[in-house]
Amino acid sequence: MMKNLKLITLLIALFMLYVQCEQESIDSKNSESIILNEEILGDKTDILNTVNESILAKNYQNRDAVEFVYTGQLCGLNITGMYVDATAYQSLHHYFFNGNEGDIISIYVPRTTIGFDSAFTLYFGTIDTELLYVASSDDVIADTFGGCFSDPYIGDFTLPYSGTYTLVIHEAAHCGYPMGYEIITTGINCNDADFDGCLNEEDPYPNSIMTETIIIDGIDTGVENKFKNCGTMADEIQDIINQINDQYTGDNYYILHKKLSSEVSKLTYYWYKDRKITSKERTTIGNAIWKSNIPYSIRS
Ligand SMILES: [Ca+2]
Ligand SMILES: [Ca+2]
Repeated sequence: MMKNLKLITLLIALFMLYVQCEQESIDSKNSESIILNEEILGDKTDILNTVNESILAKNYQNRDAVEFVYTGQLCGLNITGMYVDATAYQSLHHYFFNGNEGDIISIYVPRTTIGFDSAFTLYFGTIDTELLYVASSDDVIADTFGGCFSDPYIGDFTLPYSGTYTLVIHEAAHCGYPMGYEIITTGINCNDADFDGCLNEEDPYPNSIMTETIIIDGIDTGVENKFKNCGTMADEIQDIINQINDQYTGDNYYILHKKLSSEVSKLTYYWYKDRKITSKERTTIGNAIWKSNIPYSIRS
């Protein structure tokens, strides 16, 4: 009995020793690979940061005033692209899409040729205005060619703002030419042009004027531009302006200007009755209409 107990104790001790050794070996393997990844990712992070700063400064490789152009729009269809020259940041490809705050999207940019270490950065804003960094990705999904590094992907990403986004496709640390890629997205479409939440086909004003206040021919009335049923008050005024402009022949300005004033007055009367605006605001809109140079100034 005593002998058996000793044997069991010995076996347990041996087993404990074995587990401990195995654990150490796993730990050392993990730490080795972590160090390796950190070395690579450390270098690539620097590259990506430089690209990011260059884009935000709109100054690639310290060359000022680089012409930014859009390569295309993302509408939910897969897009393929090819780099001509990856040695210059000028070759970065810019795409845009419209999205609403809260939209859940995914973006995957697999390489279509072995040498392209594709990466992307997502910004809110357009290349003509201001860009705000939103997200980026580089090495997430292994490529099907067994090429260098991996391909970028973000999934279940919630858009933080409503408006236009710019996706910049670039390379991180490429390993040869040619450099082809494909853009595969979910959650992005072009069915809501003014991104007011109403699909184009159901939107009586698919390109709603979404300004904070009602602006008439450059005159800011300061009156809140309220939104209802997919359209804004500015949309309704613009409808009248468009009709007036359509009737302009070049020599009926005063007749049409008066007509505009009376049509808008009818509209604002309904708004006033519906308590959308005060009588003072109604007067302000009327004054702006009278001061405007309409017909003629056509809002495209
Ligand atoms: Ca819409
Ligand atoms: Ca609309």
